[in-house]
Amino acid sequence: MYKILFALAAFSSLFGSINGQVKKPNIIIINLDDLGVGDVSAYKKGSLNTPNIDFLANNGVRFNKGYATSATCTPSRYALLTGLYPWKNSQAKILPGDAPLIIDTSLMTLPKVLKKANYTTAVVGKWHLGLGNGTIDWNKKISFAPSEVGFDYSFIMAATTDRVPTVYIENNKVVGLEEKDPLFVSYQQNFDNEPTAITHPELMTKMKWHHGHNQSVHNGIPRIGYMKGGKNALWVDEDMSDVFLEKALAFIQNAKSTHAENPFFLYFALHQPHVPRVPHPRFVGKSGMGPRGDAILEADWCVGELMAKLKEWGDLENTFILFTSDNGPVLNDGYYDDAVEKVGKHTPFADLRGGKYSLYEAGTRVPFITYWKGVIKPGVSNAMVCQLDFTASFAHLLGLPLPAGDGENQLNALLGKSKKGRRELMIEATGRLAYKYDDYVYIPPYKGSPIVETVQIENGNAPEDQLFNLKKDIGQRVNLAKSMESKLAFMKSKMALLKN
Ligand code: NG6
Ligand code: CA
Repeated sequence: MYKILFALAAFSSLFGSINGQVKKPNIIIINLDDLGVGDVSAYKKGSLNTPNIDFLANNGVRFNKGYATSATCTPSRYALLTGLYPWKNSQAKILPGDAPLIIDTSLMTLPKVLKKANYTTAVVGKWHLGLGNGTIDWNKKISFAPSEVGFDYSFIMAATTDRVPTVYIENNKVVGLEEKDPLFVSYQQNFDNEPTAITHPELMTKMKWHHGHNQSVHNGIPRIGYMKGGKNALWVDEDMSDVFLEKALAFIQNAKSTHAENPFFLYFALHQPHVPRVPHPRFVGKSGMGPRGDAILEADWCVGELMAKLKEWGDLENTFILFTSDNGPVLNDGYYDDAVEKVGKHTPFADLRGGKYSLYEAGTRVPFITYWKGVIKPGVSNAMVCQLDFTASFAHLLGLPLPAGDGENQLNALLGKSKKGRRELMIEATGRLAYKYDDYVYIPPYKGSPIVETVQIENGNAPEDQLFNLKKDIGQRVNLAKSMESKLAFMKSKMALLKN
């Protein structure tokens, strides 16, 4: 009880009060898909220009050591929304588009915590945490959806832009579906006589597959998984950014008008720059780096539009914005889209080793920015922060008891008020784990190729122990496992402790 009172007192002195009532901030988490540290120009590592994301970074806190828990989407997002380590849930692996919901509906999730403080909650964008509790009938109301996880409103894609079904789902229903043309989805087998990228390569008018992605074709782009029917419901990739932005803004307006006394929470999960990269024509050719660069410029524009509206609506001072990415970057992730050929001098990976799918830093060290006008002082932080801690940190902010789980209250670090963040963190990449403590990271030996050949990324596999000092060696070139025996033993025992 004392703790709760104390937190409330801290809270009211931090944000002031209106008519004696503590005003809770709106919260927006903007989570990109596969964006690298070097893709954000505020990090001064690459050569793309992202002025709108830079605005957040330059007027908020830019974290140099901001982490996703995982080097792929599903586990990373699972941790962000639950405050639990994803490797504790065996289902938290890259999911097909028809997988059941992997978040236990009895869990105290991030949106559920916020609902305890009367927030109106929404998710707009990429979900990829499963839907339904068995086989989904896409033509009926879908339960076991964001609504059961704590979201009052949802407008999502089920999985990824490269996975079927390529439809939007709004509040448990596929948008635009017509009764006369039901939608069917399978990841096991094709439907009779339905064309695929293999049988009908001429259908790939916009993009061709490089690896995987050779099943159903929609909008001239081959995808993962088989799909039939639902023609009127199928999305237009080029319009996706505009659609998500419109839905996000409509949610905010609606939340403000119908629940004016309550703050809102928006989990805005943008789809860029994940494959297939298909930005709206007005962004095509703008980056000179092909679709990947253009898609990032589109996402940056989207952030700018959101910020402009928050400003227009007078919400900048009372909105806590967190910007990040679900995992690190990748160039060729399965389509011929010139990402490798046109990257030029741009370095999405910054000075980090690895990339998406990797236990090396570029897998999980992601762009990480917090912004809150009038509350957060502009700066750069070297505190280790992680998306795993959002739930606990918000609970503290709102004077609620910390939910059980793996998250820590790191509110002061997130607000830039403390230089200290986490001391330890377990990271995950395609089922493998590595352990970080202060400036060190320990990667146990793993069997298998040290490189994911298809995407040309070092995954962290090595037959021997790997130990790096990230402060001195951010590129992870000098393996200290042999020269620092006692440190290695310490890291191994700490990792074992956390794991069990
Ligand atoms: C991989 C896909 C990749 C991407 C990834 C998930 C193939 C060959 N590769 O299996 O293109 O979709 O899954 O990305 O299919 S994530 O960001 O959602 O984790
Ligand atoms: Ca991703």
